Amino acid sequence: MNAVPSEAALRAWWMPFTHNRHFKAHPRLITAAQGAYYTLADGRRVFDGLSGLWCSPLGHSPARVVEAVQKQVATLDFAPSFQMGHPAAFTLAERIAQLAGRPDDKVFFVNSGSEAVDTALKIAIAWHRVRGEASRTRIIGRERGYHGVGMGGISVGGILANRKMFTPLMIPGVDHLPHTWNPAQMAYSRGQPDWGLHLVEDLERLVALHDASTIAAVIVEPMQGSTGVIVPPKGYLKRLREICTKHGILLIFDEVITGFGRLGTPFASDFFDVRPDLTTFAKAVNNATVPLGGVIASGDIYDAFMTGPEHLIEFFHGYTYSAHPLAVAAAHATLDELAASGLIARAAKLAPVLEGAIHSLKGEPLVTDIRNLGLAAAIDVTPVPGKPALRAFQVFEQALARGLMLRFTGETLALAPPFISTEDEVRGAVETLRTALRAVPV
Ligand code: PXG
Repeated sequence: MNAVPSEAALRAWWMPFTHNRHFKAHPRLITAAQGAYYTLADGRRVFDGLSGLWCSPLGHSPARVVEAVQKQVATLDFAPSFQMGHPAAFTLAERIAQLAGRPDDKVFFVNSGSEAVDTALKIAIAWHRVRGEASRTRIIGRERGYHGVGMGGISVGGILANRKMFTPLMIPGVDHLPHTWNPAQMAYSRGQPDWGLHLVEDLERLVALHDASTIAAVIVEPMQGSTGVIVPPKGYLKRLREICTKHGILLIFDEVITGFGRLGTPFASDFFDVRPDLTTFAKAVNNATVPLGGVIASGDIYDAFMTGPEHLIEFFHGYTYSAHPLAVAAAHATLDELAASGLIARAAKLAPVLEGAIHSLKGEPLVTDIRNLGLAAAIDVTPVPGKPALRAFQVFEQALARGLMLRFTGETLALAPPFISTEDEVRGAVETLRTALRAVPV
């Protein structure tokens, strides 16, 4: 099974978010993973500098999770969640609401971040409707936001390439806040930039333009992950909360990347001390062992739906695999392990180590900006003239050749090591990145 696939096999998989032709000419194959390391098809071990795709903070195949999933598949491999339920799904919902510090909140399970986002948008629009404010249909997203690839997610997202091919599929009535990254004002900021709080006032402009009575929700990533660790200016999210509350607009935090410890707190809402109405999560909830995502909704939102005849469905939404028993078992074991090994606190302790290390790259060849928050960091590199997005890929290749896997996208390289990493591994990853930067032919 682990032999290099034939050319025909390589051609057969239309790979996601991948330059397929180049990849298939130069395949990069992973055959195993353990702890913070992948094994490649040529036998080399590489450090997993992005915790999978931001999703495996415990490292790979942690014993507790492996055991829980093995046991689960032999006991209850699948159970329908429509009009039936399995006990562990309820206790997981209870645990997640408690971890979020909102024990009265409710959790709706889905299978991915994209589904979580589309579900949250549906809840927001439906909630206004069931309360008699059906005119509130607009959603406000943010430039450079990434909210997955569903029709809702690409509409509220702010990434050109994810939108331009799909114009007719955009949900109507969406508008966007400006993004907050301005290198002239904030390059090389450590943590939250001092500049940029005023940008949030754009929401007042959008309210003046569209009227609050047409706006259902604002959705933002508390820290924009995919587009390169764009950290909110000081005070921004608190002010966003105030403006939303003032106008009766729901605030949705997309915590698909930040949820379950990436900032050194259970959720980004804890880090920023801002309480959203809806929170999306996925990825780290079960260390990505089995696809799982969800939406945490405030008790008030849930209660508003609980009207009408009791034998009728209140919210027409759900997936065959919502609360899949294997995914749920993996999540319980992940939460057990996060707690037992104090891994969120460990992420918090590693954060300043990463910050110190990554900012030491200032002045290295090609580097134009460095950003960080929690156990996440990104650098920007000078583009190859006329060839956008090539430079970061060159750095990625040099790093991979030296035993470090990181993430490249546009002109950005991101680092988000597993919480189980040692301080030396975090510093070592940055040193590998330094040698990779120096090795790129300019
Ligand atoms: N919201 C946010 C904030 C995300 O980061 C999604 C939704 C969609 O999740 P799914 O599970 O549908 O992929 C994401 C996903 C990267 C990278 O390298 C980021 C994501 C996925 C893959 C790569 O930055 N984020």
